[in-house]
Amino acid sequence: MRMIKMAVLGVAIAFSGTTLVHAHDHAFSFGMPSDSGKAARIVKIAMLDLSFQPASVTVKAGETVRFVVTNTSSVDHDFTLGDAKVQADHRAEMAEMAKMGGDMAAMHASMGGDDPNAVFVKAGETKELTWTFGKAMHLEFACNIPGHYEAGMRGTITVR
Ligand SMILES: [Cu+2]
Repeated sequence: MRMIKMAVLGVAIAFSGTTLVHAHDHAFSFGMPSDSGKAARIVKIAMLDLSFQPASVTVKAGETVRFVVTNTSSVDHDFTLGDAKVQADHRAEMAEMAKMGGDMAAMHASMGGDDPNAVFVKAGETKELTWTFGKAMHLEFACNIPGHYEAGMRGTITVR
């Protein structure tokens, strides 16, 4: 048991370096994180086995939206806001984590938690993400746990 804990800790330390760089590097082309109190609108999203409900959301440019994301399935999921490149990058990060083995939720937590544009939602839990959108564009929300996006666990956000 002790050995396993040490191994997980090792992974956490290995990742913390990249996470710090990553965190400081964040400037989003599609808006910014905001406080829930500034949101005039709540959008509820349910995470099902390998999909989101609803799978499309329309927002106004400049609008602040409080996403309340409930995982009603029996496995953990991720909710990441972003354009196609952000999603692909996050998918690559998660694939790296998965390759190192271990419990993804624990590793995620040990990495310092979520990116500002993402929440990791364990089975049965609810998390929130408040975001102020920028100019009109097409975005995605996606679960980037290996295999989930590919299986259709993604949605579209139209900023108009
Ligand atoms: Cu998922």
